[in-house]
Amino acid sequence: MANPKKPAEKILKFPKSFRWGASTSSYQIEGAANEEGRAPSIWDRFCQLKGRVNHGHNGDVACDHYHKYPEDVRLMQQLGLDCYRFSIAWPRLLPRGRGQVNLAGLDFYDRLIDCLLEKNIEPWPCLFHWDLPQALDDLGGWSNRDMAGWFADYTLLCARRYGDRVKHWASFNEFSVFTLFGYAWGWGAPSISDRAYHLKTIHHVNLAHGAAVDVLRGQNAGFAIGGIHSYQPVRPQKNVPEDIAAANLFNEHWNLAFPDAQILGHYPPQIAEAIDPYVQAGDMARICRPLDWFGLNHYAPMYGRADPEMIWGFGWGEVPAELPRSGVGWPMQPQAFSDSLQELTRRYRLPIYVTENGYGNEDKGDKAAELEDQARVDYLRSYIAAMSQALADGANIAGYFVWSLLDNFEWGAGYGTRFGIVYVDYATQQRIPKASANWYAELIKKQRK
Ligand code: IFM
Repeated sequence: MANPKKPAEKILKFPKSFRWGASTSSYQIEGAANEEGRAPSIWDRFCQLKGRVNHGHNGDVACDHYHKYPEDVRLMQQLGLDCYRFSIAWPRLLPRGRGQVNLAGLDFYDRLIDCLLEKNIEPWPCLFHWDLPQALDDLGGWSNRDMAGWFADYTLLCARRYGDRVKHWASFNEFSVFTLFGYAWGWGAPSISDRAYHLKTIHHVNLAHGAAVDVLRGQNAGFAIGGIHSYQPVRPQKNVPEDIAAANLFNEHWNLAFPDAQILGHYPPQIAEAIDPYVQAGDMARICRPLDWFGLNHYAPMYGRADPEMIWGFGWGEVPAELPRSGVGWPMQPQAFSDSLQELTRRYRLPIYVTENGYGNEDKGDKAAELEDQARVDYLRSYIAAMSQALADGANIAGYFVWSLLDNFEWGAGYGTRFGIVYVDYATQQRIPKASANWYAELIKKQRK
């Protein structure tokens, strides 16, 4: 490991029960896309479209985690992680999305889970991190109401197979992000831009979440179940009525459409009106099922502005020049993180696990600079300090997972953007902990004293 940088400020102290972890997702790290019975997902297909992913990258090999998971779990142990959040690849278990099961796929997650448990690391699987089986997209994907039942069947398969060793389950990762990017703006898989399609998708994903919660609960009443939401405060670019209205609608779509429906039992007002034609009697009760925790992925505040060219009339506004930016241009404001933790505690009244938070940078090809990632250390230190402040001020926060354990396939940005605390040399698949990994390991170690 590279030399740990000693944090200059006084050491933050969290309760002994606080859980420390790291997150990844299947398509972003596993690779082995064409091995042992895995069938294509919508992201395999999207990566084949010309010009959609930087440098024409794809997840065929990624971090080769499918083969290198024992080494990755050893790394997690060295870091002192309590828990590891990963996602299960639906097309690895059910190549056609339903029906015939791929035993080799099931075996892979058995091995991963066992390996984690041997090292005393809790497995936190997420059932859906965007790699929808292509075969189901061919049947209309999330615009098809039957998806809720197919997702429930897939959930049952996972719960039966892994439920003897897994306690914490997440249904979906970032509901609003994959639905907006994939079905409204068309910037991610499956590259659709259609209002009706998008609305149906929102509702059917919510139904699938509710059905999965019921399946998990039916399998074991002791499971701890949550959904994972991207929540970033949305502010108007300018203090003018058009931008204020745009930011409100942006907020409904990005931050509220899923957790309000799942936890409060209703859609936010403008979405409720638009989605009404797709809602059947009893649906809101099917969606709003009791949950044990709220998964929060937080990175940066967002700025919205009126943009008639965009499908819903809101678009991305400019970030105020005075805000510092991360290496991918996202504004950095730890206060927005602590404010969000307070707001979410008040609004949803569930224990919060921060299931993603981290710093991205463009790879400029300088490996030494990548390893001495002081900017990532500074980001993590200031955000974790903000979380500590929120906790002291009464926010209900139970754990933190850094995004990400490894550099990985960053969707449309390909491998040119790095979010890992562990460097991955894609040519050799060598893993090297960065300064941020050492800083994080030190922080965890100090919590145990
Ligand atoms: O890499 C993504 C992850 O898949 C979902 N949350 C945001 C991360 C960084 O963009």
